Amino acid sequence: MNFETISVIGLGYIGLPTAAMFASRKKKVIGVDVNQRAVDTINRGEIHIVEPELDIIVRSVVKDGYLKAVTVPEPADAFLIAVPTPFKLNCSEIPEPDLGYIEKASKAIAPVLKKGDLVILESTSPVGATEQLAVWLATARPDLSFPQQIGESADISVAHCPERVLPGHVVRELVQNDRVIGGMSNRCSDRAIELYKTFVEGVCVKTNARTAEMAKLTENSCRDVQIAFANELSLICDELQIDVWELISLANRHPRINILQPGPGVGGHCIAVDPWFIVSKTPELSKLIHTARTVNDSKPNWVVNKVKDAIFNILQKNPNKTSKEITIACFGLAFKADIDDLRESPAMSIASSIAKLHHGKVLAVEPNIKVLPVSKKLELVPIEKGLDEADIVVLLVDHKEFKNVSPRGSSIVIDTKGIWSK
Ligand code: SAJ
Repeated sequence: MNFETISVIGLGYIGLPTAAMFASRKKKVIGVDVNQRAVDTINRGEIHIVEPELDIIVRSVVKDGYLKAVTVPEPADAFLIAVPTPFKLNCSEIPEPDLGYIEKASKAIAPVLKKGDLVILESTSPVGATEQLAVWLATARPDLSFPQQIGESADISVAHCPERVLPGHVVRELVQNDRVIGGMSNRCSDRAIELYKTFVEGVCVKTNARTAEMAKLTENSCRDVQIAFANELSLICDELQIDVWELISLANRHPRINILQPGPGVGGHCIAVDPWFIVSKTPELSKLIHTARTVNDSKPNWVVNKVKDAIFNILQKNPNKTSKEITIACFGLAFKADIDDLRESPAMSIASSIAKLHHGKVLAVEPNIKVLPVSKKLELVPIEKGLDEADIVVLLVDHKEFKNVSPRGSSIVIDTKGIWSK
């Protein structure tokens, strides 16, 4: 069956580029989002997120009539759900996944589903979420049959196909990356593969829904565990007065060793979240994954304590000075290098904590933004001013702009990314 009309539910960092990709292959695409401003922006041919090259594609597909955005779902042949799956903090120390957005999306598309439609869950999800989605759809539409009821011959096909693209490289990775496609039946997988083949040049690998869910969680948990190893090394090396960056580069000369880089903590919307989806499901069996999360989550606090020690040292050496006279500059606020995204950023949380605890000036140097989003007790300044005025320089993100400058000899340097260490 041909997919003439494709609907993408959730027009964020994954949904909008995916919708634009289908539309660029001359498919009629209906994007759905609850955010009226995002819908209006897209219908003007503009974008509400930062992603290189995406603006050009969206402008062209909207102008040519292949992509439109709406707030209420309309009939289509395939529905891709790309809504957030955050976690909710409850009384236990293990955060639980929140499937509320998926449930809302399933209830929104149910009324327009028709026999022969394909529904794909793209959102990163805990194991079992695709089956749960199919249950929500079946409950809302008892007149249609679903794979969990009659398998291959169901009216509606349901599959999980997790997104795996790297922010900042989404347009290229959407086309080139391999896709893991897990249908609730063999036919569901085959139909989903047929759909993605519209624009995917990578291999579409077939599996079942649960394995596809776990594959995505495994990828991000693997990275989290590896970063935790690097972060733990950084604490050990600090205690033993060893340069962790030199140590890692030496160890990485071994042909089978590839240690990642320590930093101020792990940020973003995926790697710091997805491991919890495994831990909350199988807490007794996920001890390593749980510990890695704890190690990475505790790193920002360790950095803040380093800053407190530096303030203490300056005051001890200069008894006539007060903490009000000490200026601290935080270099980098984004959640990783060379992007402008401050959400879920350990750098931002460290800078805010310093601003809260310190009585003197706290400067922020972030070349990728023009204004600070919220009024924190932080002053956004250019690189040179940060270097010139700071008694304590805290390097939090390895932006390319910081690699060609060096801190003044008179300041104390806390370099969490190792670009100035030597
Ligand atoms: N980080 C380190 N040390 C490193 C590498 C990264 O501290 O050696 C930190 C970064 O500074 C950042 C965090 O980890 O704070 C995450 O950055 P990232 O570049 O590792 O990953 P994300 O969150 O931008 O994107 C990840 C990708 N997953 C993997 O590489 C396994 C991407 O492919 C996924 O599609 C994305 O998560 C997602 O949406 O799940």
